[in-house]
Amino acid sequence: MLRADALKAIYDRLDDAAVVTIMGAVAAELQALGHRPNFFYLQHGMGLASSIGLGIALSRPDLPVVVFDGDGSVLMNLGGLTTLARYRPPNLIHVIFDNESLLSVGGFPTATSTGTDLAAVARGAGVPRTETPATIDEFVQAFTDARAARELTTIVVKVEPIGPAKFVTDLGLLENRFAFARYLKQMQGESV
Ligand SMILES: Cc1ncc(C[n+]2csc(CCOP(=O)(O)OP(=O)(O)O)c2C)c(N)n1
Repeated sequence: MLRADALKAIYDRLDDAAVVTIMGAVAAELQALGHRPNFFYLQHGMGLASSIGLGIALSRPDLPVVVFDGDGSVLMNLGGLTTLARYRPPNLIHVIFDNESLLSVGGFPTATSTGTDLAAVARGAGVPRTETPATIDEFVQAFTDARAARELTTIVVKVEPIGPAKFVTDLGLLENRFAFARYLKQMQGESV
């Protein structure tokens, strides 16, 4: 499965959610489908996308939150899973695209290439729902089910270690940061 295809398959279901991605390939792939004000691409803070998502989900229980993570990033902050599970926000879906590598910095293999099972790790951490879809259709179904379940869900999807040719974007980090904050405030009806 290509992550770009998986993203494309659920892109239309991201309208009403705050979406947080890690940096690099996944951010570029989502942006290539069309940037929206409700998308935030976390630059540099590897391993912390789920922590940002957790903060948004806890402070905005009315708002669905979707995090697009990577295996390397999750492995760098395994404690993030235990904290997610501890607070268990029902409005958060944590998608981990597992390409068994640090694709965005050259493709070095990660521990999932030698047997670490991130869905099992999430379960062990206490995440109440985990899914491991193997096809695009199963992924769409798992995502749809997770939206309906209203229970913290981690979806681990094995994908090919293939990304876009380049990660260059014309959306500046600070511009995205302020626009996303404005989106969150507008969604709450606050003045900006
Ligand atoms: C703390 C920290 N260390 C290293 C980096 C450099 N870095 C950026 S993306 C990346 C790889 C991310 O791997 P993964 O989460 O598996 O996503 P993929 O690139 O495979 O989509 C690395 C090492 C960083 N941004 N932050």
